[in-house]
Amino acid sequence: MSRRRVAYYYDPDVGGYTYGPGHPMKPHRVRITHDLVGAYGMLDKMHVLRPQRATPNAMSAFHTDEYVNFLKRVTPETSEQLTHGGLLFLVGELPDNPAFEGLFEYCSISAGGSIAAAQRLTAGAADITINWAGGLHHAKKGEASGFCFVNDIVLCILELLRTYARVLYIDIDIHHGDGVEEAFYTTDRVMCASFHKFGEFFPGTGTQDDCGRGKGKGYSLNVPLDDGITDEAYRSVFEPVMAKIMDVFQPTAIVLQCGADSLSGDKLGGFNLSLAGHAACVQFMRRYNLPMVLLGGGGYTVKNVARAWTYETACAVGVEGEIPEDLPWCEYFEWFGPRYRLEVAQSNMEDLNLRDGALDRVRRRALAQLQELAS
Ligand code: TV1
Ligand code: CA
Ligand code: ZN
Repeated sequence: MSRRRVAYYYDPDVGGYTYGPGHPMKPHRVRITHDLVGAYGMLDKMHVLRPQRATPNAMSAFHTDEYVNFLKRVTPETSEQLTHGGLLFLVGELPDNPAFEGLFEYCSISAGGSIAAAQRLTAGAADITINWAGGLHHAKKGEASGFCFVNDIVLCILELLRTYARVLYIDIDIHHGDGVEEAFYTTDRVMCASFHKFGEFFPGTGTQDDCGRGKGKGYSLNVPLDDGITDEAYRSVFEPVMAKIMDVFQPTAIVLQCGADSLSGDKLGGFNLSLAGHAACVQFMRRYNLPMVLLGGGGYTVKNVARAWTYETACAVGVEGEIPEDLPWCEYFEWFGPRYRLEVAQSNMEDLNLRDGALDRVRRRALAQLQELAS
């Protein structure tokens, strides 16, 4: 568990934004994570930085000017007019992407952190950079989708591509990373690998037939999964697939979206990963010792999101073996009852991936797709 130079981006304002009452996405979870990271004494082991907010111009590296202007101007009061009753830009179910108070600032904090995280790596000033307020993988060039307005991940990768020849994007959020995949669907400089629940589940894309187009053919890799996947089953796909990607694609930088809705007990998810199983993905990729950005994403059982991203911060620094499982006292301590432990346990739900060899088929097909790139 060798140490790495870690830069951790956090804006103390991020926890103050709210998508509205009853909305599952709670920016406050990033503040609770930060509180716990601090209580564990980890802030002294990293460069803790407050990112500059992304400007409209920076967002335009991916998004259209008219969409960015719209995000800048929209308010809870004008959203009906500006969206023509919800038909323009904020397409899909309006409640997924409400025009909440401070929306543009929130987007500029999230995106600013991911851009800064990329720049810190390209400057050679860190080995691993972290932005738990990022990871908003559904946002499209000209529209919001699935709680995501600005695609900080695409902006991060575009920044990395100025320096690095090949970037590997990995998405362990339970939802398909459709916005990132779409942005890089036709290039061979970005390999996008998403593990997600597929079948009557948002956003409905991400089959194994979708593998890229033109020059990008073979450079999008989808791993569609079913409810109940356990640590062991997930690892049995993640590790061989990632090892093969490292071999055939040879990335020079990695972006890992650590969406925590793939954890057992998530309010919107349906997987059965423990904290250890989720973090094993971070630990596995870290061993390759390449410049790496860790981003947040989904995660709707707030106390478990904080546990996961705290533990994964420890993995980045390389101190996960040294931190006690009994939680230290912190401002949000009561959120972590009744056990007050740094733990998310698996449940006894059935793993539907093990029915009639589904998982073996998915793994075999993914490896076959990657083998194509080798020959
Ligand atoms: C307001 C209030 C909005 C309560 C949305 C769950 C709500 C959801 C809400 C919800 C909810 C979704 C769809 C249906 C598309 C719609 C950050 C056909 C209890 C990265 C985004 C999921 C996941 C969107 C984001 C999804 C991420 N699920 N209660 N909305 N229409 N939207 O299914 O990947 O984690 O659920
Ligand atoms: Ca995913
Ligand atoms: Zn998600």
